[in-house]
Amino acid sequence: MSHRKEESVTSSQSDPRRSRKTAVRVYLFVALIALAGFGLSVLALEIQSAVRAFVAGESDWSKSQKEVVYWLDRAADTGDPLWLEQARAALEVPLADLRARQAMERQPQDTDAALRQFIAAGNHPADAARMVWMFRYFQSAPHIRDAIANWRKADPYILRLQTIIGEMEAQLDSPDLADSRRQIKSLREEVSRIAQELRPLQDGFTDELGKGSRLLESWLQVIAATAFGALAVAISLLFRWATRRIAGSERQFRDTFEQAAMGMAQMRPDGRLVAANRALGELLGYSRDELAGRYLAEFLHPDQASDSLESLFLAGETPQTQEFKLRTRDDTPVWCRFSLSRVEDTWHGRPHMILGVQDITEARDLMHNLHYQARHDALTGTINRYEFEKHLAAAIHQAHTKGMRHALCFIDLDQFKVVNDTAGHLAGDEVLQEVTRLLRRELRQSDILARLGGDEFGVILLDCNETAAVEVAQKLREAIEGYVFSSDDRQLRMGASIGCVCIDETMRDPTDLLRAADTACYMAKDYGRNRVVLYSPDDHALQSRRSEMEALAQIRAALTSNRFTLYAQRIKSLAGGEKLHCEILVRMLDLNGNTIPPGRFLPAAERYHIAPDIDRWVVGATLKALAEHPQRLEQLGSCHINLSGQSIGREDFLAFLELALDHSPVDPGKLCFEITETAAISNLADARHFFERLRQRGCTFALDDFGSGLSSFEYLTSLPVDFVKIDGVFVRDLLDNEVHRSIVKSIGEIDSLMGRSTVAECVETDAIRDCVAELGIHWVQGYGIHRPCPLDDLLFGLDQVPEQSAIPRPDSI
Ligand SMILES: Nc1nc2c(ncn2[C@@H]2O[C@H](COP(=O)(O)OP(=O)(O)OP(=O)(O)O)[C@@H](O)[C@H]2O)c(=O)[nH]1
Ligand SMILES: [Mg+2]
Repeated sequence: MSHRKEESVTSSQSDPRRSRKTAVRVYLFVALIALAGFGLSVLALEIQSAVRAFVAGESDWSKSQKEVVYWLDRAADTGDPLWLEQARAALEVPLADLRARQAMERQPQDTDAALRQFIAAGNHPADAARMVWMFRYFQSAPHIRDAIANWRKADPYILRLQTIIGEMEAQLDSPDLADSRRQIKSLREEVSRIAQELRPLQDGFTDELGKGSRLLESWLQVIAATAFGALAVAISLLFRWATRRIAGSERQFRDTFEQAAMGMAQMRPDGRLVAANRALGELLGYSRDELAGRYLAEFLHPDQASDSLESLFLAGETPQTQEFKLRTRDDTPVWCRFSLSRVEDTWHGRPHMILGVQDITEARDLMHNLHYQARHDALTGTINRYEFEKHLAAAIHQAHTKGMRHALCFIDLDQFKVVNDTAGHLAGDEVLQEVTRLLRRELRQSDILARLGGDEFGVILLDCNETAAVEVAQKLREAIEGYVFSSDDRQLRMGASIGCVCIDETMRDPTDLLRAADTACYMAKDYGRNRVVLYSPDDHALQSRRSEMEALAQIRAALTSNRFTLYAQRIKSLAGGEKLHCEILVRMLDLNGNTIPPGRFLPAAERYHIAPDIDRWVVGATLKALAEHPQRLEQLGSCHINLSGQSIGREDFLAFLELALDHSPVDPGKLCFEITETAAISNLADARHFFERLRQRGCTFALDDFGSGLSSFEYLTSLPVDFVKIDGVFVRDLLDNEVHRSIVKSIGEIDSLMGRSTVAECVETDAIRDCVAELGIHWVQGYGIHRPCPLDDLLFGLDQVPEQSAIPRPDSI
């Protein structure tokens, strides 16, 4: 392997864009000066051509003028006027030149006329154009000005020659031969004199024209020499500037390269390092000299295939970034991010690679840790719910695509709160860790265990049918049951309730599956804890638990989006009276606005402890509706509001009620809170406290569904209520059931002794109503009296119109 070192960090690293810009500027400047030089040369040529044209023109002028003299002489000698026509034709040339000059001297200049006259004077059209151009721009130039002055001085002579031709023509026609001969002689003498006097003017014209053109040329030479001198100076300045700039860029790059905190190397396209900076040397544990000449692939960790570098080397214009594991001199693995860019050597056009090497070992470790934490439970080290759901999804997919059978176990420790409460949270943590170990011990390597949260665990038993799943779940349960946790002198036995579900093609998604397993686990708790229940979709108990859970989700959504509404049912006094008495009934609305009867959601609300939330809504909405009908408030005798047993036991609910009463215009004396007998008896102390607090504000209370709890009449006397509502079970069949008749009668008698009012519920026919009246009960409620209607209708009095009489109605409210 050649370790030959090459010239490192060359001009190829100067910014190619800047260098290109500089070069473009230099080329532009040179082109400009060259253009100026070319322009000056063309100008000089034009001047020379124009001078040549004038000299030729002057020659024609002079020849023609001499011809005029000659033809006048011939005419005088021969007396033949034909020669005068020749003289006249010859004179046309100086005359046309004269007219051309006069056109140029006019203000404004008439260049077209001048051009025409110069052509008429026998000049070539191209020469005529140059003469016009020269006259136009150089008529005031030294010497040219003097040449023109000479030309101007010749004008009277030329014009005189024109008149002489006319005079001579007249003399030739004269009958007086002697006098005409004398006159012609004198004219010949004048023509000769004119010819002599024109000669110095012609010479002066030519002479001055020559001088002028030479002067102009020397000016042009000076200008050209100055321009080329300036060009030379500018080029040398530009060259110096450009080289300095390039050197500056090189120095800047070299400094950056040397001092960069990041590892950098200059590399040939085949992967051989030409130069490396100090940071790269330190990263890999080699000196910079040792690195130069070696191939990058030599530093790859053995885990990495050397051909993995190839795609990196295909770097085009855009830099390539890839991560590689390298090994240092002492074989330590380091993860590095390579950034490779291809650069062209500005002057030599050779391709180079610049490699940036960044140590990302720490960042990768951190990422790895974060990734691990995001997928694992910190306390037990098992995977977490998020990761578990991914495994569940995969298991469902296998069940759908390959027909495989897996099973899910949902484990919830029994009475785990007791561990926390008696031995503390840390002890609780220890138990969770130990339970994890126990579960792991019982499971196969392929099974997937996760802590799903709190004291809940999930296990996916891969490739396992129902029977095997229940057996494994029993083993897991026994393992936990066998675990005794000792803390101080206490010993706590553990237990677990486990719900098992078969993962087959009927399961749609992990949520479905977990819900089913949770349901089965809940049933295991319900059946007495520390047992295993296999989920079966046909099991009635499991189904009702499931529909309760669905109802729970619906209730939560309805609470959030305010999807409840109030109905009311009148309670009538058989003794008469104008006042309005009614019981408020809550209904839930589904997403389509259909009403859902309370029987379909209140049990779930009770079971999942969200009944107080519904009670709050009912109290708030009732007070608001009553406040909106102040005229009806006066007629209102009592408005009964049902409360769940859970609400009356909560201090925060009581505080809410008191605050609501404080802020409402409704007289608390018109509000009667109804609590079922069962709820009141199972929370006797809470119920008493509740009644006492609200009685101070004037509220009244009713014991609802009395008789259904089969509690003794003892309670009837001990609870401070104002109304007792006899459960409908005793009322519906009053006419045929003598026992029920005597129960109703006894309740009525006790109440009247204690000064309470008794209400018979579920009075569905006129006959029952009459029977109830006979038994001494004066308050009635039921479909036979009034059918529940929206509270607003009742408050507006709209319910009066279709006044319901005894229409039997079998379904309860
Ligand atoms: N020590 C500890 N306790 C936790 C942790 N997470 C939740 N818990 C507690 O675990 C208990 C779980 O209670 P539940 O399963 O609802 O009740 P339980 O007492 O086990 O009763 P059942 O399950 O109904 O038999 C709660 O008291 C939580 O405070 C934790 O990380 N460490
Ligand atoms: Mg538990």
